[in-house]
Amino acid sequence: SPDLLTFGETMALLMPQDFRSIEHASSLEQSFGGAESNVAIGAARLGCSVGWFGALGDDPFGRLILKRIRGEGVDVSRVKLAPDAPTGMMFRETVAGKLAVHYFRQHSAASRMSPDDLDLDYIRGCKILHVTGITPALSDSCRETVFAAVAAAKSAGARISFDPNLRLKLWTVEDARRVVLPLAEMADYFLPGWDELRLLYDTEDFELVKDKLSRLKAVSVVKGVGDTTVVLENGSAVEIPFYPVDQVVDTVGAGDAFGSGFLAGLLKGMSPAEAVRLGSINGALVVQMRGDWEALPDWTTASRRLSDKGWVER
Ligand code: KDG
Repeated sequence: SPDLLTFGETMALLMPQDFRSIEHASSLEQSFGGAESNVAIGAARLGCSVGWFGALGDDPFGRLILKRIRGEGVDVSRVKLAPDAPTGMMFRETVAGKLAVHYFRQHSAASRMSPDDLDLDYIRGCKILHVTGITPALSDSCRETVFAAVAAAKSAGARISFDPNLRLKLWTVEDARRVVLPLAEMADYFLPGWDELRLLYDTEDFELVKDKLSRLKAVSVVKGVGDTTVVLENGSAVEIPFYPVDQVVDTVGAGDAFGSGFLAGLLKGMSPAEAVRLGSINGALVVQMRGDWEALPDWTTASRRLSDKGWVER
């Protein structure tokens, strides 16, 4: 099995090429995105052994996505192309300076994933299983699939990485809490954003949240506490500044880029704090280009930036 495994829904992505709204654009650019496949692509570009799986429709979008992810060097041998359900789709546009996302993913092939689809031996063989809070929000069977995969990986001694990736278009905060908090308890690495923690714990008080996180067994990596990431490990908190960005173009995918760098760093033997630096470089590069994953760096680029430590001391 690959060292890093992840799974979830990847959707076709259509968006106007300029910053016009969909209603006024004459053509739409085609790409694809999914939180977990974004992580897989990022870690593969950094040279890690990575697998991604999920259900796609046996349609042009599903086939395109499968080929492109395979082309990134990610193992897609467990991907299923469903004959009777479509690939999910999402549209993005900027309206009045604000990003809007429209999902067409109900009854998609991925929403039908169930524990029976899992290759448990494949999952037991990985070093880190990365899951997100998007998959359990898709359907009851998807939620069961996440818990079954986590249980299999844990039973074999693999580590669990978990990004809550709250999507309030998919479920309410109350429903999310009931699933996300138990998953955080099972994780070895918990990768929330501060904006998500505020909603999950219903507070603006970071000290209070820190206290709650310190009771988890996970190393918690909280993104976006001001312009920093805070690593909470064994009762200590380390703040690491964001890698500097010249111009933010598109923030979607930043968290996934961060996660891919962080997990790749861990697999390369870095400490969590050092791995956060790699995550932060990945995040900074992705927000400066449109698309979720296109701007993810290869290892040569990322490691050059990593060894230039000037930004850490700024
Ligand atoms: O993190 C980026 C993802 O949000 C995007 O690619 C789409 O996976 C996606 C989702 O479910 O929102």
